[in-house]
Parts: sequence; C-alpha cells; structure tokens
Amino acid sequence: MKLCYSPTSPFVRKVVVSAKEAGLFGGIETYKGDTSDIFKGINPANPLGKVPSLTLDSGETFFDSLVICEYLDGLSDKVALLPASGVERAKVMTLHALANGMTDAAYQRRMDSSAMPEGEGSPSWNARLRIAMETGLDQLEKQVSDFENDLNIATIAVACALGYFDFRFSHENWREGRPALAAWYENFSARPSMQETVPPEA
Ligand SMILES: N[C@@H](CCC(=O)N[C@@H](CS)C(=O)NCC(=O)O)C(=O)O
Repeated sequence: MKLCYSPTSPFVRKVVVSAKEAGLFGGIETYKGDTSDIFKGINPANPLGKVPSLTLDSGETFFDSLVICEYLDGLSDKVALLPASGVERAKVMTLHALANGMTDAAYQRRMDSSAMPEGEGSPSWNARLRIAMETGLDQLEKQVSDFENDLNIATIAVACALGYFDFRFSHENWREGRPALAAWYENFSARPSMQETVPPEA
C-alpha cells in the first residue's frame, strides 16, 4: 500500500495515527505530494488534487481520509476505529464530522490568508470559518466527558484538529476557557502515534 502524504496535513495525520494505532503503519509506503503547482493540487492520484490517498498493490486508489481510515480499520483487529452500525456508529461519525469540519475550516482559513496571491483572501469568509472553529471548540468542551476514554476515528480526528490549531493558529489560544478539552488533549496527544506525527516546524 502507498500513501500520498504531506507532513503538515491534519487529514494525513489522522490516517497515519489511525494506521499506527491499528498496527498497520509498517506495511504502508509513503510518498510526498507535489507542491510545485497549487492550481493542479498536490496529488495526481486524486482528481481533487488533495492528500491523503491510499493506493493498493492492485492499483486501486482510495480517498478521502475517512474512507482510508475505514478501509484500514477493516484490515485490523487490534482496535475498532468505527462501531459496526446503529446509533453508536452514527454518534462516532457525527463527532468525526465535527472534528473534520473544524479542521477543514482551519485549513481553508490558512489557505485563504497565506497561500493565495496577495490581496485575494476574503476577510469575511475567514471570519465565518473562524466562527465554525470556535463554536466547534465550545461544543467539544461540553461533550468531552462523553468521549474522553475512547480511541476511535472521532477522537483521533479531534486530536488532529487540535494539533492543527496549535500548528497554524496557536496565537488564537483555543485552550482558553476550555479546560476539560485542554486536559483531554494533553493526555491523548501523549500517545506514541500522536508524538510520532507532530508536524515539522513551519
Ligand atoms: N476531505 C479531505 C480533505 C483533504 C485536504 O483538504 N487536503 C489538503 C491538505 S491538508 C490538500 O491536499 N490540499 C491541496 C489542494 O487542495 O490543492 C480528506 O479528508 O481527505
């Protein structure tokens, strides 16, 4: 299996943490996306141009990050990243959607303010995305006691979202006023899978 990745992508990090927790990372080869032309995107294996994607030895390619995590989960009996069905599955998927949406908002803000040509960013859209990040954080603070002991695709996604906020938006100090979430993250981010995937300095 080959994973197209970027060392700073929170979506890639979610896949790599999941693969490590599932005991599968040793069987995955990685290669970097091509960042030379932002208009083509960074990953030719995905028509959307995004990382991550996972290509099997048969040539079959999967994306996006949730699809890859679900596929890996099915290969491993070390952990259960997703409940099989029913309300429990829908709850985990919803928490994952919240964390992924917050990550996406943060990533879009970052691209809007830093990667676009000078003067092309939109302050109003950036402000809208910041609100999604903040209300998402407030929701997680309320909900953390429901998931604090879980290791699954949702808690991995929450940790990768918070790690990305630290990486790109540390000046906005998401921990302020959210002590329960901060304490949970402190504990979760000590896991070897998280420590081994900390993004490099920008
Ligand atoms: N929904 C996708 C999001 C992936 C994504 O946005 N990846 C970013 C890196 S963090 C990317 O490849 N951006 C390059 C581009 O859009 O050109 C997933 O979960 O895999």
